[in-house]
Amino acid sequence: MIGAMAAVGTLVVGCGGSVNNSGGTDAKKLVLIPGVADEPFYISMQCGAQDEASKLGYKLETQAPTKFDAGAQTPVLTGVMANKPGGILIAPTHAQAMANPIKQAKDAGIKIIEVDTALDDTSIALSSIASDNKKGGELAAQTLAKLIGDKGPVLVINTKAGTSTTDARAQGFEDAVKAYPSITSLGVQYNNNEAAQAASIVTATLAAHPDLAGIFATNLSSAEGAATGLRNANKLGQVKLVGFDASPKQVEDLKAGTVQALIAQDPAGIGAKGVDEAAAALEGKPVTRNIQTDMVAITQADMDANSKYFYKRKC
Ligand code: T6T
Repeated sequence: MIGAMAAVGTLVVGCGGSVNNSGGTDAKKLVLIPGVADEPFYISMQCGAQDEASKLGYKLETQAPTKFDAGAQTPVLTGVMANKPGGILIAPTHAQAMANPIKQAKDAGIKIIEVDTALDDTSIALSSIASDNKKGGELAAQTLAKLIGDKGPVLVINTKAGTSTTDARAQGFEDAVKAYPSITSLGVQYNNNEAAQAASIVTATLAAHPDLAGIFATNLSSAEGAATGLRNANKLGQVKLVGFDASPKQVEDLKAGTVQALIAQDPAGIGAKGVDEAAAALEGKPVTRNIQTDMVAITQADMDANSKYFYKRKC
């Protein structure tokens, strides 16, 4: 409706009292499209984005796919485009497959900001806000190496190939682990962002490598599932586990000693900064192309001091 009115170039008052610009977009409306619905990392991102949007006088809506998959995210994006928001904050679920759909939104005059994940094509988004994921993978390798006394076989459980963030974490880990001559990498296995698949990977790996010393799980689903796999195999504490993210379940696992370290990100900060950059772009102010947000390794010993990094299930 707003788009149809604006197509004739009329200045109209859109929902929430905002004014459509000549490009036909609602310059006061932003939409956040996370990687998947109902997941603590993205819920925390949404909370940060919402707070910042209200502070700056923008209306923010969230539309999320039910699956972490480009095939599921594309129709969500297409639906959002039809309403012509001024800006879209998106976490692309695939670094290549999401390029065309996102470019179409850009070509429709919508300001594109990448939050967390990014496209390989850096010409589409105006700004990308994320953790330094490669460094996060290196940090995971150093943390795991210490936990296993610098020796033994280690496994990486990654989510989905083509996810910019987790691919960078796995790469950072594999590169850093080469500095430890007595650590052998068993390579990377993918759990498709399904915790149950991560648990099965652990079961199968332990059957083939009973001497498995450590696991790096590159995100929430892989870390939650790996913890379940170790619990099922009665290997808790014997096989050391370092996982990215800090969902409520991961924090429980850390407290229980199922997981030895978590690399927590700042999803709320990513969301808030995403809104800042979208607002800057819409207001004709300078936009920063790449912004890095905080990341911290948390162990049982310092978990209370770092509780501000724990992710939320609701705002
Ligand atoms: O680890 C986060 C996010 O950074 C990554 O891009 C995808 O997985 C998460 O959302 C956690 O599930």
